[in-house]
Amino acid sequence: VKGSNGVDQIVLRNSQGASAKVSLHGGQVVSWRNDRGEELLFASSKANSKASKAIRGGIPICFPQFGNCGSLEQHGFARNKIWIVEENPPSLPSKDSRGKSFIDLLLKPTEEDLKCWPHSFELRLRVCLGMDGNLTLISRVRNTNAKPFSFSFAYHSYLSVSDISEVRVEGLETMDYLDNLCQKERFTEQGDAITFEAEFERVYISSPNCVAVLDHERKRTYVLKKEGLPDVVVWNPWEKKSKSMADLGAHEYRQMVCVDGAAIEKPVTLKPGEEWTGRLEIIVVPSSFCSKN
Ligand code: TA6
Repeated sequence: VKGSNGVDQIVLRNSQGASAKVSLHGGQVVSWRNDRGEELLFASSKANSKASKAIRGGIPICFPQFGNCGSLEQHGFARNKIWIVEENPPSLPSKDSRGKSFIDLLLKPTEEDLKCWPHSFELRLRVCLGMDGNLTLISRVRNTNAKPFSFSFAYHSYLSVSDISEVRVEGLETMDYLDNLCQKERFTEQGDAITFEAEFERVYISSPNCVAVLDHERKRTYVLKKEGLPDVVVWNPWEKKSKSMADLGAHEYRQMVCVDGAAIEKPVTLKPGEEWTGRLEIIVVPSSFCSKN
C-alpha cells in the first residue's frame, strides 16, 4: 500500500486478524494492531508525513546515532532514508520466522551518506508479526568496511496509552540512568515503578532485558523483551515541549510514552566483517493492574 507520504508500506497480517504496517521510509513500523483492530502504537494526528523526517509515532529506527550526541542529524539518518525490501537475506534463527508473517528490509549507504558518515555498512531489519500478534524487530548491522566503526542504535517505540498519568513502567527499579534533562547527569532509580508527572527523558543503562509498561485504564501491559540492547530510553515530552513540536498535537503527549530498547551509553564497535544484532519483542498482555508483581 502507499503511505500518505507516497512511500510504499508493507502490511503484515496473521490468521487472527492482527496486523502491522512497515514503511520503506526509514524502515519504520507505522502501525501495529491487535486481533480486535486496536492500534497499539501512537501516531500523531499532526504527523508531517510529507517531509523527509520520520513520521511522529510508530517505531523510528535511530542509527547510527541517538539524539544529537554526534555530528549527524538528530537520531542519525537511517529513519529518513528509503529502505528496500530484501527477498533473500542472510538467514536468521527460525524462531524469528517460523509461523510468523515477516518482511526483510535493507539499508546501505549511498555515496552521499558516506560523505557524512564514512563507514560502509549493511543494516538489515526483519519485522515479524507472530501468530499471537506479538511484534518482533531484529536489526543486524554488518561492517562491510575495511576499518572498524562504532554506532549507537535505538528502536524509538511510541506506545499508545490511555493517559500518561495512568502509566507505570516496571523493571527499571534501582537501575542507574542518565537524565537527559540535566546534562546527562548520572542517578540511580529509586525502588518503585516509574510514573509520569512532568517532562521525562532518561536513558537507563545496562538495564534488564525485560521491561513492562502498564496502562491502568486499558488494563493492558506492554512487555518489552530485548537482546543486544543494554539500555532503555524512557521519554515523554509533557505539555511545554509538545507545544514546540509542530508534528505533535498540543495534548497528544498524554496518549504516548516512548520506551526504547537501545544501545547508547556504550556505542557498539564492529571490526570489518563483524555483525551486531539487536532484537526487540513487544508482547501485549491484559493486565489487572497488579501494581507490584
Ligand atoms: O528519546 C528522547 C528524544 O531524544 C527527545 O529528546 C526528543 O527529541 C525525541 O527523542 C524525539 O526526537 P525527534 O527527532 O523524533 O523529534
